[in-house]
Amino acid sequence: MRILVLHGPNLNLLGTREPGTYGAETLAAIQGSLRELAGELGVEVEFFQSNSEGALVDAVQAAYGRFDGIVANPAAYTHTSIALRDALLAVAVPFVEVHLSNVHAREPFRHRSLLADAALGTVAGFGADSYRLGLRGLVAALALERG
Ligand code: CA2
Repeated sequence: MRILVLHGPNLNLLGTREPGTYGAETLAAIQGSLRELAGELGVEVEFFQSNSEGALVDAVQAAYGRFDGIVANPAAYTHTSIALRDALLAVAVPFVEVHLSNVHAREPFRHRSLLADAALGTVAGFGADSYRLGLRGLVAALALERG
């Protein structure tokens, strides 16, 4: 089973700024722990981060036929990107939406996700553990689907 982990804009700054909101772990550290967890779960993971909406859309399109599932933290594009929603619906690769922070406890504009209704599920508010919980949930759901 192959899983793509997508990170949206500014997440390359993790561990360098705003640790109170987004935690102290760097993106590289989060990815390292996801790779370890993937090994335990017996799945392969690949990572992609971009600050560009178009590059994220391209990555979702390229996932068709190559990945069985996507763990996505689309960051601010969660709240704005019809293009990313359209791409995820078009490829129909099952995905889980994850957020480091509890978006529902923050500004009202972060309460709306343009992707959540199309996701298998959402994990928010557990810092880097949101990614790890999201990967576990996705792999369990895909395994169930396969029977
Ligand atoms: O909580 C999350 O994971 C978010 O997806 C993070 C986005 C935000 O726009 C979403 O509403 C919730 C922002 C990512 C910014 O990442 C930074 C990391 C370190 C320092 C500054 C920004």
